[in-house]
Amino acid sequence: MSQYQLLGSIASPFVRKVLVLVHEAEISNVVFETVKASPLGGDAHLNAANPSGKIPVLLRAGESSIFDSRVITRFLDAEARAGFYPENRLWEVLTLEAAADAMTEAVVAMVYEHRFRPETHWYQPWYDGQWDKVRRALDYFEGLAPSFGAQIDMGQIALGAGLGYLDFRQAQFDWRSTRPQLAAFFEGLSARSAFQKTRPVG
Ligand SMILES: N[C@@H](CCC(=O)N[C@@H](CS)C(=O)NCC(=O)O)C(=O)O
Repeated sequence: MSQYQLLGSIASPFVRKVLVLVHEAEISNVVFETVKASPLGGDAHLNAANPSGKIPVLLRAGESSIFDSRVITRFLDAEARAGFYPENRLWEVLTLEAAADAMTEAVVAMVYEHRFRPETHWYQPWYDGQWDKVRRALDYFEGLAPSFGAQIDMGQIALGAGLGYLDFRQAQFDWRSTRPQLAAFFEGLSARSAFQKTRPVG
């Protein structure tokens, strides 16, 4: 069996998506390596493997590296025949994953605004626009939550990683009280061992 190296950081929600899949599908041929990713300059071997300098990246000996998270999860799922992208709901699952990733990107963008730009360059209307994206996404997920089946899929994993990151970086934000279905779904998902083992730190 081929061995793969996953470049990432355990604080990253996009890396977490991959790690949750690895646990859920009991994939044993992926080794994790912590790297530094930063828009101001990350690790050289990360930048060599992925021109965007973003994590996660999956290194494959003798073959091209794979990124971004959605490509890695699709690849690992296909190799393991794990079924987290069920054929009969493929477009719904991919769209949910895209929507979850987009919400996560808005949260990451807010973190980066304050981490990497001097305070004199913060632009509040842009920041507020990211919050609007997050709120709209949460309402969209609240509408979808009743249709989520017992069998989890990659869209739901991406959503769990995104909500976990929202709580991690914006702990003061109460999204649950007006979105009870989503809150109940997330509580159930968070109790799964794959989510427990991959809680963000950092
Ligand atoms: N669309 C990418 C997003 C990955 C991403 O934004 N990762 C962040 C960490 S959470 C990163 O590597 N940031 C470093 C940078 O922007 O240079 C994916 O799904 O993999």
